[in-house]
Amino acid sequence: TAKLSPEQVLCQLRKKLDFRMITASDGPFNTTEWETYLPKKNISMELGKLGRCAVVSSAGSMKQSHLGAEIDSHDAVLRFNGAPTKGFQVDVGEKTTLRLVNSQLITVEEKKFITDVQYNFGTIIVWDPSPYHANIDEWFRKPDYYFFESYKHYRKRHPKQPFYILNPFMQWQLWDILQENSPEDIQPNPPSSGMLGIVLMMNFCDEVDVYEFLPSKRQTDICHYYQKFFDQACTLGAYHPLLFEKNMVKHLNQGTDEDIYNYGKVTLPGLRKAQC
Ligand code: NCC
Repeated sequence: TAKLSPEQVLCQLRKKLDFRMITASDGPFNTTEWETYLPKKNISMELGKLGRCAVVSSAGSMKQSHLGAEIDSHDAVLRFNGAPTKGFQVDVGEKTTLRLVNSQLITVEEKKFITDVQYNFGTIIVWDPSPYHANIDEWFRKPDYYFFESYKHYRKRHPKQPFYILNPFMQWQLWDILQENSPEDIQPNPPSSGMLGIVLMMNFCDEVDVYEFLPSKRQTDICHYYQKFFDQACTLGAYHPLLFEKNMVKHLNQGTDEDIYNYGKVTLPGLRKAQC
């Protein structure tokens, strides 16, 4: 199959991805109880139209990058899971506009999630690996992690902080696009938080700079910039189709190879700009 051009892939992302968050009108969430927990404001209204955005991967190669000031110069910054800023400002910055967390983090590490003040900034979005193209009812009955109780606990303690649940369709719509643009069969597991966050920001922003998703000259087997833990799979993937995600992001890059080498930096256009 002929490789689609970057413009064609952007159109696929724009046309095929459902960027909606769960609302109280979505099937099983249609109860008076859920209505009190789910944010009433549409996330696009909450965030407004964003200009230049930064996505900060949690990779070990963020260490010694000195990218903090550049990252903070963006209008909005997205971080993942438990990635801290405190103590790492010089390399990763301190602004957090959005945090994308997986359902495992908020369930297995619930106590930390509820009490650690680092989660109290900006807007949070949680996602859960759903069965392939499951509908909302199927997913609600059989989520990968039963994160709904920790979501409610957090919402009770921080009712004013915007905290959304990503619809379960988007991950598989994105997976389909990854598969269609990959020369081999990819593993039938959902994309990483990193890839989901990148396309979310492409939806909200005019332009997205992604840091250390494509590794720079600082590439390392240290999994995270904030932990002493070595594992090659963190960068290349085992469960998530990370390698294929990274190939697609490379294909869409509008920046230079020097920026990748020096800063692990990739520049992607917002989907609003896509000419379909
Ligand atoms: O490690 P994790 O991801 O939180 O990293 C966030 C995103 O950064 C990109 N990344 C990370 C490390 C690295 N060396 N290179 C990278 O490119 C990836 O895009 C990654 O998605 C996840 O995707 O949600 C993941 O979450 C962790 C873990 O659940 C959370 O950190 C919470 O503790 C998973 N690790 C384990 O389950 C052990 C990881 O597989 C995926």
